[in-house]
Amino acid sequence: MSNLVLYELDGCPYCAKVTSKLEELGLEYESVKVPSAHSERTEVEEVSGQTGVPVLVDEDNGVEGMSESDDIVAYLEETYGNAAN
Ligand SMILES: N[C@@H](CCC(=O)N[C@@H](CS)C(=O)NCC(=O)O)C(=O)O
Repeated sequence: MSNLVLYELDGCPYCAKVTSKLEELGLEYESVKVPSAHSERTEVEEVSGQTGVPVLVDEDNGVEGMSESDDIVAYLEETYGNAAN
């Protein structure tokens, strides 16, 4: 069981890369859709210090706002993939 939150935006290819990995690993997550206007992305800025998406929060593992899609995919694989079992 995981407690994942993903800040994302419809049509964002970097977000799609992360959601594909989440689905591949069978992980449930809460999706928070950010506004398209950067000036309105206050919540994601609070958790990650920047306004880009995707951003992953995994409080159970102390991840408070990971912001690079390649890093997120690698993190998910390392933490929840076969190698972690
Ligand atoms: N290098 C980033 C790029 C992410 C990115 O460009 N995301 C777009 C949406 S598809 C965005 O939020 N851009 C605004 C920004 O980076 O501030 C990653 O791979 O996560």
